[in-house]
Amino acid sequence: MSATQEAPRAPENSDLPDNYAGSLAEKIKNRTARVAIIGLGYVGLPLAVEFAHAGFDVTGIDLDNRKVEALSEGRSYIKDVAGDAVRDAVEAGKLHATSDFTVLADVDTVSICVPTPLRKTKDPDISFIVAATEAIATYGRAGQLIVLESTTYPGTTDEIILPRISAAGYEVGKGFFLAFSPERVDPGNPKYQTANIPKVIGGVTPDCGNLARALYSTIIDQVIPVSSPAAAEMVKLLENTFRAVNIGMANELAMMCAKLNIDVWEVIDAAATKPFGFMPFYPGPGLGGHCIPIDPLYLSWKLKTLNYKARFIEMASEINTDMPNYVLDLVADALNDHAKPIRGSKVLVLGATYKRDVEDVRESPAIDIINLLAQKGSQVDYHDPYVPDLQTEEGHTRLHSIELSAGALAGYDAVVIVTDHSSYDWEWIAEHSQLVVDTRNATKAVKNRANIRRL
Ligand code: SAJ
Repeated sequence: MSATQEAPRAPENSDLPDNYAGSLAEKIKNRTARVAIIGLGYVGLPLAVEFAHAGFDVTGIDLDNRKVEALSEGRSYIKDVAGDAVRDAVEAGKLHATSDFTVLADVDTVSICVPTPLRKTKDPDISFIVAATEAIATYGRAGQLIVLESTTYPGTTDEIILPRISAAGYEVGKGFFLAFSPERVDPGNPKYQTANIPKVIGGVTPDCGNLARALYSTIIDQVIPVSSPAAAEMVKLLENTFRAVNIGMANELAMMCAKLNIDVWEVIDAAATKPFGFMPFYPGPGLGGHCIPIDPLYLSWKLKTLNYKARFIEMASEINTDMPNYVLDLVADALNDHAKPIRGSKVLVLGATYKRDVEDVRESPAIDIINLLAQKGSQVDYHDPYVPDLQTEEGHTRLHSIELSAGALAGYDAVVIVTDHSSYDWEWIAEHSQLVVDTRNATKAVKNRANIRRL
């Protein structure tokens, strides 16, 4: 906003016609409500396209001009969002993209889908939520419905968004409507997309919840009301903490089985035959991705401010974070059994992404494992069909994915399977490798496993 340009005056609530919630509900029902999405990433873009296809006039706002440009040209940059779905919405005049927040003055609903990373100190970074909220408080207007979707600690909606919008002169439930609804986008999931993933919604007031549910019900089959934004924030954190803690338990189970000389993979597969009361989780090289390693720490951080130690979360995080070191020890032992020190050994890491068949390397344990091996003096290379080159440490040289061949494999003292992409031929890899350290049980079907060491 230029120095001369005054922020628009926040109209008094009295500016609103009576029962404004009803008229907004009517505009949602007849699809004349103008929808805004702040943040056009893997959560915001699918949402924007779905609302546009449902008939709304949608404005996507993102600070990344490349995204804005791509959308304005009718191109998708998210694998799960088809290019023609974007093109059709743009050509129908239903989807507009901009980096100019002043458009918030002309919309009826705003969904906030911005990142919620961790700071270097492992504390929550809600600066993107605050920036989006400030923009709404500055450029928005009375009567808008605001829905926060970004995963965050319980209390964010009530403690961070509510006071900032109220301070702009609006009364919640009358001058504006506010709810939290966790995103549940599962990138690459062929079965679950926006429409068939139930959406939990918690409003600050009943009208807030009703309006948010009315809006999302236009694009999602099942909308699940809960009593408050904090409950909805907690639902999401339970979902992902459940995974992090159970993965941590699977990782500790692997360590215990190794001590007992028991095959952990056999044990888990057999336990998974229990038709009720059990859900298998598997050990691995560590916890990657931008959700599971991070979301639980938002919860434990919040509880710390209330002088409560979230023990399961902290213990699971400790175990999961330590897995790359455990893998390093496994590699060192395996090389040692071949009378080879790590120092000077040539090691190939197979798979750099955080889980199979994705392109994402965020928080990938492969990066930790590569760094640890290099720090111990081994000559480390990697291969990943989805990752042509990899930044392993801040500002350090980039590694490049090697050409995978029988000869290349044979040239490594050890091959470490970190990400079990479906495209790998495990039989062929085991056949041409001197030694394989398998952290994913990827080689379970390989017949001759003499040269294979598993987690
Ligand atoms: N992992 C294990 N053992 C397991 C499962 C996962 O080591 O048994 C590792 C993975 O390799 C990865 C990390 O944990 O490094 C996270 O894996 P994930 O399967 O939880 O996948 P994410 O991070 O893509 O989680 C997303 C989440 N989706 C949303 O937050 C909307 C999560 O809630 C989903 O349950 C998950 O996808 C999913 O099931 O695909």
